[in-house]
Amino acid sequence: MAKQLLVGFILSVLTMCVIAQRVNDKFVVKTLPTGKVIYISKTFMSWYGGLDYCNKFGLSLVSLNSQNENKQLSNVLQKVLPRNEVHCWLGGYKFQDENGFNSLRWVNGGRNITFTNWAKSEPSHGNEHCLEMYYRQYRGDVATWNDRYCHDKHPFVCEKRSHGNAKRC
Ligand SMILES: [Ca+2]
Repeated sequence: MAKQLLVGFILSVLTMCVIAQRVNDKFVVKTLPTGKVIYISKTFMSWYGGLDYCNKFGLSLVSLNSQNENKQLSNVLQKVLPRNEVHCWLGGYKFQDENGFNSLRWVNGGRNITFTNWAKSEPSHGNEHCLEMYYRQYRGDVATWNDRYCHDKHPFVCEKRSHGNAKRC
């Protein structure tokens, strides 16, 4: 019995090591000064592709809690992502309710987005439903946001999935 437990323990440790190694192969992992751990993709994908990719590793597209965290993320992305790129997907999207009303939400946990940092003339709406950040200077500013066609391929950032408490009826 003790031997089986030991073997089970060793196998679970090895599995965790393999998953951690795979994450390190696929992402650059950094911690923001706020304490949020971020996983920066080493590949370019659509917003939906990025969400699926995050999910494969038990992650979701990144949400931000404040303007300060928004700036911290852009500072890190400038050091990690290509110099000739300015676009990076965040986990924000336009949610349309049954009355056709759009609200902006974080996909991780479904919370409404409580602050914004739109670039000049944004959001431009139309068919642009997904949120990106200009992480380098673009149109005169840095760390500003744009709503964008979700199928365009860009780098993206993941974070750990939030686990909301299930409510009982
Ligand atoms: Ca736009």
